[in-house]
Amino acid sequence: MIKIHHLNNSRSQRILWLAEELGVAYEIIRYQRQSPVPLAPPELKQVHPLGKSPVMEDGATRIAESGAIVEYLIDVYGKGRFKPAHGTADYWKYVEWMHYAEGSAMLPLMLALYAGTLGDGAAPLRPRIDSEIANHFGYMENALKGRSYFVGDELTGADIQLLFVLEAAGDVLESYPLLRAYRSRMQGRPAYGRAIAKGGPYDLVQNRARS
Ligand SMILES: N[C@@H](CCC(=O)N[C@@H](CS)C(=O)NCC(=O)O)C(=O)O
Repeated sequence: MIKIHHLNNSRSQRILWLAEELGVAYEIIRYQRQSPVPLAPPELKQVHPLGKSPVMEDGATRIAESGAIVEYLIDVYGKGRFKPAHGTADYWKYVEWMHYAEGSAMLPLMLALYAGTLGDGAAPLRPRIDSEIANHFGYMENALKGRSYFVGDELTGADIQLLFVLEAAGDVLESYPLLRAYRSRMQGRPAYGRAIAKGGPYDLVQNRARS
């Protein structure tokens, strides 16, 4: 059975969601964020040198980095689902969105998070951070015009990767109605609900109420 090293309120929630969509059996190994600074506990360093979540184990295979875990689970357990066929135009769109989520979209959100701890000292950074948030969220909003999913007509790994970005964005979505509706639709999927029930409290799901 695969093992998912799951930190509360973290990106590992997306891996639980994917496992539920795939219908694959999994064991959750739980970790609690520390207090008052909500970093991962030191035990996660014994699982992977970076000490971050998610990490997935399947037999002798151990993978960190959620995009890589999503790729692995879809390749090994997807039976052709959740990913466009290789070589199609949608396949390359899929690859682009898969990398975009963590490679580009999360960066301005993380900068905003860190800048938020600096108070007035962060003022010189704010215009650039805000304009990059508008740049990226405007881009994602446009991409959803006339579509139910980021790629093709069915859920793919790209949606699994991107939903966490939209959850982490919180109130930023107030200005983006298509992204808000999409976030609600994804959070309304039965598999998503099962993953929340098994994963334990997930504060980012509160954004569902704001759709
Ligand atoms: N790009 C990585 C990011 C991993 C990451 O930063 N995970 C966060 C949780 S959302 C974490 O473990 N943070 C705790 C810490 O840094 O101490 C991925 O997608 O897996």
